[in-house]
Amino acid sequence: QFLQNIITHPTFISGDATVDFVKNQPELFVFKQRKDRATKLLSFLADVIVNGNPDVKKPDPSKVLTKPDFTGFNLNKPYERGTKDLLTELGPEEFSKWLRNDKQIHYTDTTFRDGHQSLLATRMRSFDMLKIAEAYAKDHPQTFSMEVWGGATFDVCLRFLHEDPWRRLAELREAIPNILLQMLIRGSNGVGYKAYPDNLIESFVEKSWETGVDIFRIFDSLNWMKSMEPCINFVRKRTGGLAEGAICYTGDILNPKKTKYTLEYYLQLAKQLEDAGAHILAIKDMAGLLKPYAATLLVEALRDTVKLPIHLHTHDTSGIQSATYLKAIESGVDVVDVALGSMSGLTSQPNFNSMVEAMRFQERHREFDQKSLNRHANYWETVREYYYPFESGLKAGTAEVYHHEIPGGQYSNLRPQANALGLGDKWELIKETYAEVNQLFGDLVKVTPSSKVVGDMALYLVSNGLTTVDVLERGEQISFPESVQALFRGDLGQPVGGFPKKLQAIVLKDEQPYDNRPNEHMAPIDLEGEFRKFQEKFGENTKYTDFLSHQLYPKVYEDFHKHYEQYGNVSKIPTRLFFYGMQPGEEAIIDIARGKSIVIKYQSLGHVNEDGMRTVFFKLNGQTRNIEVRDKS
Ligand code: 3PY
Ligand code: ZN
Repeated sequence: QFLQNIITHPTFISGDATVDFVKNQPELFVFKQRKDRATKLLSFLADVIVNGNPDVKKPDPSKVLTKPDFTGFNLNKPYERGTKDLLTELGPEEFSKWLRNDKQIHYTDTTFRDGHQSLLATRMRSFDMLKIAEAYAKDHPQTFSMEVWGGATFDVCLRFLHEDPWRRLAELREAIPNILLQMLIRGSNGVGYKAYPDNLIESFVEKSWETGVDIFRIFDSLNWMKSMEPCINFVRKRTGGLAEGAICYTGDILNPKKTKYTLEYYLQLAKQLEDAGAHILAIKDMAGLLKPYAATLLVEALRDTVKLPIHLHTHDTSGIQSATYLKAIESGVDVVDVALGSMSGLTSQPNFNSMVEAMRFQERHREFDQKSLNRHANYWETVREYYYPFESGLKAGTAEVYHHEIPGGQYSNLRPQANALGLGDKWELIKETYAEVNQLFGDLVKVTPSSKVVGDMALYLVSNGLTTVDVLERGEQISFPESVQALFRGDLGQPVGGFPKKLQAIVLKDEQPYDNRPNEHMAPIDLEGEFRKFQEKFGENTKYTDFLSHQLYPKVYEDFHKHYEQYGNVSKIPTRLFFYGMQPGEEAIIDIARGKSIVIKYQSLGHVNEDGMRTVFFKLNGQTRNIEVRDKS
């Protein structure tokens, strides 16, 4: 450090250093304290012990959290060949044909992405996934794919869990080498809430593939082809993976009074996705509105219209979506999305374990070891308890979803958002207002980010005591939320049938909307040059993937980086300790790297001193270590 201080000193660099240089520069003896990995993690634990985890608003001290039981899991067996091996062998085009012709039904397990996004506000940590990922891949190599990345997980990983999402993906890839890994990408909006320059999305897609993604489920929140097309091209051009183009399903094709999102509309969109080069067609039923008999109609017609394999995604908010799957399977769907039993149902996907049983002894059944599926579901049942502060509170299926059409992934977020605004007791009104805002906006496809705009507007109206009638009658005096202005400006693209013109003028006031691609208003990023600048700011140890995170979420990345510098890789800390801290006398072993563990014992907590600091007394590998923490209470 002393040498480092000398060679980086401006006088030394300028060549003006004389023989007295060292003697006259006291700052050369000021050494920046470099914290090692263990000390950083201790600092984090000490902070949670003193101040709690800021993400857990009201911990329940009476909650009993038990350890998962790993007996019965056997890692001493090889990975069996799976769909990833098949993709490598066949390439995407032939793989797509194989899938379309395979008779047995396939399953995508969404536990690691949409399952927890929709039940636990996306908070599931890499730690808990990595504990079980290898066992999963060895126990169920016949799984079609595992959805593990994208959607809201990218943002939440960085923002709330202080984890690097790219590291999560790389580690999951290593643990699951045999099964296809899948991500959700919001077309030109990437994994963000707005459009990004095309070359950034292109680079993001390429790096996602290199890090571990095989299937890119590409959708647009307004079903706008112009947002999906470039993304499909990037997957085809930059990766050896599969481009899965998604039609987002809304409304009800069985209802003759609903004339906007009809069967013909969906068939046309499917054809456009096929023509754009998709390898798989997804029906993305993000709110769980596809009723069983509608599934028969839609899947049969799609099979007749396109040559692509069909992948069905739904949320079980209504409680009847396994019936939809049965009808879709009878009608020839190729893959359905499910979540392991204890992470399924309600706003999540239908129950994997039970679907497999429902199909047993039927022609299209695919064999899974039910005992093993149950063992994995039981693991998640125990682990889910650690995340109790993030549960949505929905207790039973609800047919209300056919009215408000709130996507499953949004439902578990909107309620805490409402609570945070002090509107917890207005939840019924918020749902109703959400439905009214949707009609006011011209009946939109609602999925991230368009669903967020509808949610923002509903919360805005309820918190200001306004109605949709007020908006039409005296909207000139209302300053609308920024996301609403952006939507009507054209920043998220164009909705089916265009925007309601009168409302658009009310929202935008003097501003002019546009109807071409938002990306056409954005200059390409000088990726190399910007990466260099990024490294100058954040250090040469940062990676290109960090740079991409920063491009997508600048402020969130900056905070993540600061947290990382201070506390290190907190994804290694067991979840109970991460959220709730340690108890005096408790000992924990933390695997900080492959083959390297530390033993931490929390001994006691000192009183607050006059500077507002407290000392947390630990033993680290048997040696006393004290950490000073500011008490923020
Ligand atoms: C997301 O974009 O995060 C979704 O899950 C949309 O359904
Ligand atoms: Zn979903």
